[in-house]
Amino acid sequence: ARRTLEADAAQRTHRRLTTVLGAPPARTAPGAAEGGARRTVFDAGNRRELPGRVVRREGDQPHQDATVNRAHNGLGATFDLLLQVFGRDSVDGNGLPLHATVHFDRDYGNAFWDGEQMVFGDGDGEIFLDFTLPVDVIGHELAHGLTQYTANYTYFGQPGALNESVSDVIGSLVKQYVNDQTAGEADWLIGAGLLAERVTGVALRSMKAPGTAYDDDVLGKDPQPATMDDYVTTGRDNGGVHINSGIPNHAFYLLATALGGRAWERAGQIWYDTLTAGTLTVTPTFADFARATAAAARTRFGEGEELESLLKAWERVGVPA
Ligand code: ASN
Ligand code: ZN
Repeated sequence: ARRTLEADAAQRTHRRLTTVLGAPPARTAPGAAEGGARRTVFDAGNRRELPGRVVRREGDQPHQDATVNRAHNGLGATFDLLLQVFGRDSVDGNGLPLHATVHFDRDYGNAFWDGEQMVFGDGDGEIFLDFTLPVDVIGHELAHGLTQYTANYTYFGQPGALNESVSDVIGSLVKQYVNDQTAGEADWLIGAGLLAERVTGVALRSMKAPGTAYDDDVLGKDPQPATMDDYVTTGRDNGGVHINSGIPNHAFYLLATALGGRAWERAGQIWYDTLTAGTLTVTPTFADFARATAAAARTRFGEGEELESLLKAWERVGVPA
């Protein structure tokens, strides 16, 4: 298994280099498409109709609107991570064209995947700024598409928190990948730079220290737990999907930083393998997911430091693996 992995890694490096040098993208897997990303950005013109007017297609020159270009580039960064690191051709594994609408609604303080495309609000400038600003938020939303096409965890309770957590993990990996950061160099924040100046906080969430991203009159305090001791039982937020995601988020952070190096190469690969293994139902508990990550680690890396660090990470957040 080891040798195969090294060969995989060498191939990935080769793909990165050829991409940098402008050669056509290498074939990544039998059946993988030759082409790159097929992105379209739409402008909703501050109305709520989707998708809105086409403003930038693949191959077009940059637009005069920076929001359009950030959406385009964020789609590209996520597409690149999936293809170059995981050998996956777009979110569906079959070259799905990527669509994003910007300037959705007026002062809209969110971004989402609607089952077919990504949608970004401008924020109101008081609490939130433009949701295309953090590349990890773009990666997060697109990862909801990836999850929909793969594990499809039901968006409620623990499966929902796993769905959210996978989006944070992929979003964070996209940011680390475009910045070429190691796990030790990464900030592990989701949505840094999104909060307006008057909000007391650094980001939407912290995978390194869940519960510490903000503490503010308007937003309240970051409600995320880092371990099962602080697990939140609530009916709000689809049973706390954006709250308890702090627990698997923190497990990923602990694994990635224990292993060191680039988080997408080992920790990220284990999470991706788990997401795409097809061995879980659509309603896994945290413990089901943790056991599946252990199986994925064993399959890809054998009984080594990856598995050992992984079991330690889950233990530290109080989830049995
Ligand atoms: N931005 C949020 C998310 O992607 C939207 C939602 O609540 N689904 O999680
Ligand atoms: Zn989400």
